[in-house]
Amino acid sequence: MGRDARRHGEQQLAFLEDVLQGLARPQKALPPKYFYDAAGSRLFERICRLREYYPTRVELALTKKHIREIAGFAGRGCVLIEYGSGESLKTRLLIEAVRPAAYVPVDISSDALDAAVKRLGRLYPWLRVRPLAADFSRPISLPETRGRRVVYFPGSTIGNLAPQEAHAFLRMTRGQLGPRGAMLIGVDLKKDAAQLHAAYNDAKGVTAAFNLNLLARINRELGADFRLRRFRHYAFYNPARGRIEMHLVSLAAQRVNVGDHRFAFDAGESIHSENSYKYSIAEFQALAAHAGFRGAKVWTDRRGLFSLHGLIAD
Ligand code: AVJ
Repeated sequence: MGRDARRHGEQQLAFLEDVLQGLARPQKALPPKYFYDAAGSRLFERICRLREYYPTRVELALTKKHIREIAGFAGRGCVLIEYGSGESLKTRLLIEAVRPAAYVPVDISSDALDAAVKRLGRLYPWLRVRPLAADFSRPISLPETRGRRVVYFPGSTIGNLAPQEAHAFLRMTRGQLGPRGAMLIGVDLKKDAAQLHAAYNDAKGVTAAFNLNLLARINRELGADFRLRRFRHYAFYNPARGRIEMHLVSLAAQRVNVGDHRFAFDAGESIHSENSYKYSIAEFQALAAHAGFRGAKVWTDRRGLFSLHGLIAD
């Protein structure tokens, strides 16, 4: 068996284990990292273009507006490490402005990495690209490159982590940065609940399709028999915890088979599929400080919808 086939087998086994474990809990839950198969990634790109989904648009606009300062913070000739495949417009802006000595996209999906590397190679023949197929939620071994390391982590992906996990993640990242290391991290901000609600309950139902695709993926890849019409997308802002919660609600009492395991659902029972934490600027700065970073700079839009933090490892 080849290396890729073995890797794929291991990943499918981990997926199955996560699903079985998640569905066995009193509050059924699934990890949001499994949203992003090919179909899910396409749906997420559609979400990013929705009128109601402000984060992508606002982060791009503020990055454009402050690109000179942001590039100055990163520093010319740094080693730019992106958590995520680096397919975005923001990444290209940053690469053009920073002219990094090397660019290291880190992603679990080697398909996404291959596509990004090809495209960046065409766009920037001068750029040294060192892709790394790895799960950045665990310690990774970065390639040996000279220069100050700057981790770019846009999109408020950190919002998927509970504050304690976010703290642990920041600490771990700081440990990998080395002397004078820095981080540029996009963080979605607390705001009017109605605006948050709309962003996760779009009129076209793209977010609903994105959420339900998780069950479709489990059917496809793990041979489960979820009946998608018997589940409904449900998302709301939980102000006490400062997060959007996404759930898949069972519309009837039913049983679902995953491999040779069987799970019972009551009518109205939910699978908790995602948290998306929102911070105030002060809350996020405190979290970063706790993890050993100095908040050197914050960029935000005029309406205070989204923030980009420049953190320095202390
Ligand atoms: C990619 C995790 C930042 O939380 O807003 C979008 C994912 N989920 N719509 C977010 C998502 C539903 C997104 N993150």
